[in-house]
Amino acid sequence: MSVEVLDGATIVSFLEDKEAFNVSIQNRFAHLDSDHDGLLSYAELLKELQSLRVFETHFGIDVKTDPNELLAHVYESLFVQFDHDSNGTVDLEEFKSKTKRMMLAMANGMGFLPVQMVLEEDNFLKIAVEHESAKLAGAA
Ligand SMILES: [Ca+2]
Ligand SMILES: [Ca+2]
Repeated sequence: MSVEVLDGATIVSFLEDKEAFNVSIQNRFAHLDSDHDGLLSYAELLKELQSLRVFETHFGIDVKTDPNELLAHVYESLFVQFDHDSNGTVDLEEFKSKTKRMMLAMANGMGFLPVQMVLEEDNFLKIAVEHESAKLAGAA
């Protein structure tokens, strides 16, 4: 884990770099798909949802009250949002389009004010930050 400062523009620029974004989505998907059937079950996707701590604040939930029960509801409703065709599993396209929409929503919420966040390795926001610094380094 590390503390990173990011703003909406960092996320948008990562999303606009389709190649970088697609590669990180594919890597993340393959990592989560522990039985390698090309689909994410609820249990497999749960690992990803749990790593997205930002949801705890995103949904305005006071995690101190009853974290497990409340978060289980949040995760279930999120899974339904990922599973666009409601067939009980999330495929790569569903994973990609929902992740993209979530990150865009996050970027819009942040606007131009940089936000400090604690990010785990492999988190998409962390990858976005690294993408931005690599780009800046390349431009210098
Ligand atoms: Ca699977
Ligand atoms: Ca599906």
